[in-house]
Amino acid sequence: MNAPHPVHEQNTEALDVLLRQSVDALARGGPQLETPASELREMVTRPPRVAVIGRLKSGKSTLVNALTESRIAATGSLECTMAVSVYDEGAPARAEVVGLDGKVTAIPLAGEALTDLQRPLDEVDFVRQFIPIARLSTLGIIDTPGTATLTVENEARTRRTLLDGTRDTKRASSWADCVVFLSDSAPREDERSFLSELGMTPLTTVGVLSRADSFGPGAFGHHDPLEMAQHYAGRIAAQLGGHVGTMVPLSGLMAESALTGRITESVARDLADLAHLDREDLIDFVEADDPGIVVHGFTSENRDYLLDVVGEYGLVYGRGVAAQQGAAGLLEWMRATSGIDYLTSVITQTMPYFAMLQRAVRVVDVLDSLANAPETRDHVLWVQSILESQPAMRDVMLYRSFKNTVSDSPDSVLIPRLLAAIQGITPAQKVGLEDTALPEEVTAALRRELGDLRELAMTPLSAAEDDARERLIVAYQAAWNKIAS
Ligand SMILES: Nc1nc2c(ncn2[C@@H]2O[C@H](COP(=O)(O)OP(=O)(O)O)[C@@H](O)[C@H]2O)c(=O)[nH]1
Ligand SMILES: [Mg+2]
Repeated sequence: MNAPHPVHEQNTEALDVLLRQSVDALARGGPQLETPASELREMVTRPPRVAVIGRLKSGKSTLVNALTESRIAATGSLECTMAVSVYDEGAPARAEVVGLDGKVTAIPLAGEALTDLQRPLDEVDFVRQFIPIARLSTLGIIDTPGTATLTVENEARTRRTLLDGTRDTKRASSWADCVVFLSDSAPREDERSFLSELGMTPLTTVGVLSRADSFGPGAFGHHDPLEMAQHYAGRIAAQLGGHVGTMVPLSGLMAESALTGRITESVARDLADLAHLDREDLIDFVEADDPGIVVHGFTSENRDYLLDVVGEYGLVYGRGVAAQQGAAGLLEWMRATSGIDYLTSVITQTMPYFAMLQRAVRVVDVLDSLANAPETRDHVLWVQSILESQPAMRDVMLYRSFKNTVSDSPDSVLIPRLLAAIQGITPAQKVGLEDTALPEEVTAALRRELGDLRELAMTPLSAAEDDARERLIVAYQAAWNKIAS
């Protein structure tokens, strides 16, 4: 797994402290600022939070279970899967159903996914769930009912949580810092436009080519669907027009089963019993009313359960593993094949720094809007001036200009430069070079870039680009000074 870079880790910690201090300072500005400050405090003191989005049945809730290694999210089509669910670490396990009327219904959870909201769905704003599992203490998760024109109400609920009130601190308890976008085929126009409305960037959005185990003609086709998905993932990322950083093929089903204890000795034994079948017999086994005709002693319940746990892919490609290596080997194979380890490393190692930048931009934006109220203006301006003078905020302001450029001028020539400058650690990386570049080469590149940026001032730029251009100049000058020192 790729570990987070120590420099990004340090910056994340510095920003974490800074945001908490700013919110404390904000709260001291009088009674009118108390409420927004305490709402903001809830955000800046919680772990980074990822929202899982994508069409209905794209595998979102299955992925939530795989990421938390527990079956906390109901899957399939129960009504409760149509509400937005926010998962945070907490004990005892409980759900709070937040009504649109502001009323909160508390429901104790006894180790099982919430299946009854106890209120009509159309009265529910969202659901908060507190579950005592370790993963949630480092990563909060929002499961959404999906976006699709077919399910207007689901889309409305998802939009209400993720898009409305982006500066309204009353909605801060459901704000996200980064996003996983699931798609099991070519993305549609409505998905692209939803992604662009989200206000995230390719650094805070990871794409997932979901249900990759049944990609194309599926497990009974002539090519391995996971290999095909791997091949198509890049193409789909390109169709998403720069909204996602990478597109990771994933079998959420295999990951969920492997990580939530469903790969038992009896599952492995049943699967091993199929190892000797040829392809035609295996298809018969799946399709027959009575699979006992194909494999002696198999009931249709056994077969359906096996399919539930390993999917058709597991049946075709995992039976040999089960026969040779038993349950432990099968579990390892499913986990490794599913793609979950790489996705988890992106979400928990690579993204947290960018999620923190995204969060800091939220704070800066909220301060901007609070500064509009005459009664609190002076105090807020004071907090802002101190915050923005901190070195740790340089990357935040650079990131903010990147976020605005991605949204207003998605084809801007500045975008690749901004990406390199934000992601890069060393002066060479910041200007898009490899670390093996000689100091002279780096300074030459910086000089060239600075020249280009000055010339760009002569051309028509959007407001976002103009801001980005200035921030880039500052970043390049800082890189220059670092080489010189
Ligand atoms: N074959 C396969 N089925 C999946 C996968 N992920 C989810 N499913 C199934 O697809 C259905 C919908 O999954 P769910 O997670 O509830 O989708 P959501 O509506 O996006 O939350 C369920 O029956 C899952 O078992 C996957 O990776 N592969
Ligand atoms: Mg769901």
